[in-house]
Amino acid sequence: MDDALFPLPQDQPGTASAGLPEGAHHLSGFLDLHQQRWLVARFHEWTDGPVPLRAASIRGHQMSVRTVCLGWHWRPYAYSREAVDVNGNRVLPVPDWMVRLGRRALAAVGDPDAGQYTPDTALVNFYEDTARMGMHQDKDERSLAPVVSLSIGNSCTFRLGNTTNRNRPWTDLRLDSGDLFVFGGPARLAYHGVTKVHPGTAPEGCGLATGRINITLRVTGLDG
Ligand SMILES: O=C(O)CCC(=O)C(=O)O
Repeated sequence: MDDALFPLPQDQPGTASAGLPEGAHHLSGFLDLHQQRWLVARFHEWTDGPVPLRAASIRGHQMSVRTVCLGWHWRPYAYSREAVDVNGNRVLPVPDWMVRLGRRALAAVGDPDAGQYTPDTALVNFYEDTARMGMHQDKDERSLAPVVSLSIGNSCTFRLGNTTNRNRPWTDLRLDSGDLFVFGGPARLAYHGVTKVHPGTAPEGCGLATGRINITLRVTGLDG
């Protein structure tokens, strides 16, 4: 099932947005509804797994987004195999199909190193319709391999900023269900955030009636 759903790249699905900084790519319609539904079913398995969804706290402030991780557990500023800030359990592994999906995503945006991409963690975020994510850089990884980000469910306004600080200049774009976003090259450490989830915008058949799922694949650069 997963082999057929996420084969190695041949065709290049999706429509690219123009005008983004070098290394940033937005491809709308990367995942079809069948793939989205299938991923939503996996999401429910992960959240029923050894480590539940949890809202991390950053400097005493609880995030409105809840996250479940695969491969490595992320907490602010650190990764560990066990979810030390939740229940101490080891997180589920990154499945092979997810590595293939990451390669397929990078191939779709023309990354010449797509075939070597081996994400060892996935941060799977769930946004209630009122949740937001503040401007931040993804810099707890030791590797600068691209971050692959997939959206399912309600659309959001995604803010892509600069690499210097969390202020302007930034670009606001809408990420819809099935869209792919990639932060690579000079955009790998761009500040970014989610300013709004748009209730009632999930397409019929994506598998999620309310809220938004975002899956980010990353290479931690950590051993073992
Ligand atoms: O939800 C998104 O599209 C962005 C998620 C994000 O910024 C993160 O996980 O670091």
